[in-house]
Amino acid sequence: MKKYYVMTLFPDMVLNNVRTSITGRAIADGKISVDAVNIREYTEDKRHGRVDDYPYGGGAGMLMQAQPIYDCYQAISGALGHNPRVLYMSPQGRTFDQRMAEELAGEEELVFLCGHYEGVDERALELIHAENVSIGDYVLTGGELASCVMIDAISRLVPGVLNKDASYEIESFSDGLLEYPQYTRPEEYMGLKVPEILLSGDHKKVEEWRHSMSLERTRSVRPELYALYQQEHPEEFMEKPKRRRRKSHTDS
Ligand code: 6GU
Repeated sequence: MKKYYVMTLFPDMVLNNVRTSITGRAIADGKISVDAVNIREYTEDKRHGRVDDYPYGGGAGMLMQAQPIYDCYQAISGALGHNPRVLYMSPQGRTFDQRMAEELAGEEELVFLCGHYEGVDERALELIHAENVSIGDYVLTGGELASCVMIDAISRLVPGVLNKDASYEIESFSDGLLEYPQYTRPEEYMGLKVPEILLSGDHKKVEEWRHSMSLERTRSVRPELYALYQQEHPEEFMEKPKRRRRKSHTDS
């Protein structure tokens, strides 16, 4: 069982998400567990439950204080008996991708720290050895949705979370190309027909068609991924040698 701990001020935001659909089933099946730990429960300010304050040096907004975050992490690592890897959800982080998902799928436990307001006191990150991770180049109001995105992407790589058929899909994006278009019944909808080749029953032709569609989509939408793919599969892009006409004795 893979264990996730999400340190957050909004546990419901995480739990309502992960308890739905595939990750919800994975939790019910005991393949993964998600503990949303409320950072507010660890504040030493018992009177007001305060967890944030103004930034030294001035500036807009509030920061989450170091103490509740540090103590919350200590409670998690104390219960586990060791210090699990902790990821701080932040647009300042390294960008999360499929390769990182594969790497993180190998960890027994993962802790996510979700910031809110304008961020967290840097000393909290230093003390718990947090790695900064971003899910893309845009700014969210807090790290909760980002942690749900990562839990989803990582969990589908955990054995038994997807059914066998779907795990084939993992191979297909990890070859570095975008998916080919797909069709189901009916054969014609609003005058639009399913491509003939998919009805042909010729598996080799179907695979060739899908691969060429994947290549074309990747080239037009994600040129940087296409360039990488070309680098890694040079043989596929080599010019086929032209067949020379044999010199015959009738040529002069
Ligand atoms: Cl991981 N967190 C937050 N708060 N905003 C983000 C993000 C993460 N990734 C992109 N924007």
